[in-house]
Amino acid sequence: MSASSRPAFYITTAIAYPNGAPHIGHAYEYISTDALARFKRLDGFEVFFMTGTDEHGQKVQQAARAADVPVQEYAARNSDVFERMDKVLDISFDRFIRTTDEDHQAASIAIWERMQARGDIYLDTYAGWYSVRDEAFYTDEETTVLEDGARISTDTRTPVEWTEESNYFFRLSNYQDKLLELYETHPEFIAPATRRNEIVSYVKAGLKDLSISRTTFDWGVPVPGDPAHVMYVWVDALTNYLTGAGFPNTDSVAFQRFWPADVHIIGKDITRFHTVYWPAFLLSAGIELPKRVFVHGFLYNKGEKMSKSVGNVVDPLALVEGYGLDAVRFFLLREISYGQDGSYSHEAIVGRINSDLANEYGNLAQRSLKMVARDCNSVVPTPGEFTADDRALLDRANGLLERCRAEFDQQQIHLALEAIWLTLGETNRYFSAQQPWALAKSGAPEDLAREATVLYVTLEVLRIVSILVQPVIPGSAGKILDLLAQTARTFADLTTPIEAGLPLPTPEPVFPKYIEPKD
Ligand code: ME8
Repeated sequence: MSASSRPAFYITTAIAYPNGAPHIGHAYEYISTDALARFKRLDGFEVFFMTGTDEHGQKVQQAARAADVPVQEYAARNSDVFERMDKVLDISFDRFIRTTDEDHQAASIAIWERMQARGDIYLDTYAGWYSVRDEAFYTDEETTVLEDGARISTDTRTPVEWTEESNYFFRLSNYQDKLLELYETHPEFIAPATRRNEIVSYVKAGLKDLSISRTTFDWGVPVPGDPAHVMYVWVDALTNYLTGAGFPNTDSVAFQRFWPADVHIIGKDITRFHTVYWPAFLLSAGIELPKRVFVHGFLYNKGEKMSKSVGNVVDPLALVEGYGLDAVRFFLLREISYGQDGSYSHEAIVGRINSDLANEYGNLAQRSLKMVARDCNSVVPTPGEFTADDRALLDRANGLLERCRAEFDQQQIHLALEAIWLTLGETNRYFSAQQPWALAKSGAPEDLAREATVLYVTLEVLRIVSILVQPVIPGSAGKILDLLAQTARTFADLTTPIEAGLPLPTPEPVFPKYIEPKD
């Protein structure tokens, strides 16, 4: 199929602030978005998957100052750390955008000018609370004064400082009704539904105009026509999604093909920016809205919030080093219900490695492939007539694509994995009940024929499952497909059963059990 005859799919992650090293929450967002992107590619879509870093703003500038490094250099250096981590995590991004990229400056200026032309930008004096950590403005009512007199954002518990400056404002208040109409007519725009409900209440309570420029620092995109101001970092940050699609050239092939984005994947702390500000900016600029914003939960270390002061910030690369990449990817996507908060611990990760990967999947592959090597001359055996049990299992495996597609379309990755693992469980029960090893031992021709059928059915289920789990554990699923001598690995290939007589390589274990290191 040529690229243009395939349907397009544009998916993004949030772009991280490069004000420090990436943590496991970042890794979680990239791995989950990567699984969604890979699924669509295997399902025949032309996918454009973008991730990157959000380099501007006071937060990054302050971090650079503290490190005593020029901000540009500091942001670039940390950005590289994120990009390198993505590579280690096998994130299949098509572009790693940095908001200091030249085309991004042009896109930010263009969206600003469109909003201005619409009459939605005006100059006024801002007086209110600003949290640098959140890069967000808060009203008096949204802050709390602590016992020691310090003031914080009530919601995010970050320090706020009084800010008074001449700022450009965006007429967000003009968009209250239009946003409510959007949530009403497109309930799928915000998912999960709990997030949607929160945003609907928030917008119903009334929207104030939003300050969208700053004059007290200069690390940002200059406001067109008034370079004493830089754009509020969120105006420039959100626009990255348009830059990736070729904006402001709306006639470009990229824009025609990929805009509007199919889904923005973000964490729960930035829902408001993506589901209130972003659609309002786009409505003002006369640009089509993204189809969906999916909000994932936060990851906690044994239920505790990660923080540098508690000393429980986990380096994702250390986890990969300790457990293996696919074990970490699988754990995060299987253990945590996507869209809800989740927790990770050594015990939980080891549990998933040993029961789901080593026992249910790896062991089934290893046992059946070894029998094929020993009893069937290392070629895929020719099956006899299928029994009702064989057919039930094959039907179940053949039904998995539809089920997984439905779950992935709703970003319910964990439910797709659950369905796959239930089928693996069923296959393990089938394998034990059919006792192919006893059939081999008997040696009677009809028993050997039956053994061949049982092994054939098992290999066929393994083929289907391995094709379907590639988005989540690409490396190890690929290894099992190698052991099954399969080169046809897309979802379109699912309907072509494994070929009897196909020579197989020498089997080797793919999912070792995790054994506690001795100290
Ligand atoms: O918010 N668990 O950048 P960021 C799961 N630059 N996800 C987490 C998390 C955790 N513990 N902590 C953070 C920004 N995240 C902006 C985004 S987009 C136009 C601009 C998620 O580096 C967070 O919710 O603070 C966000 O989706 C992403 O990591 C980057 O966070």
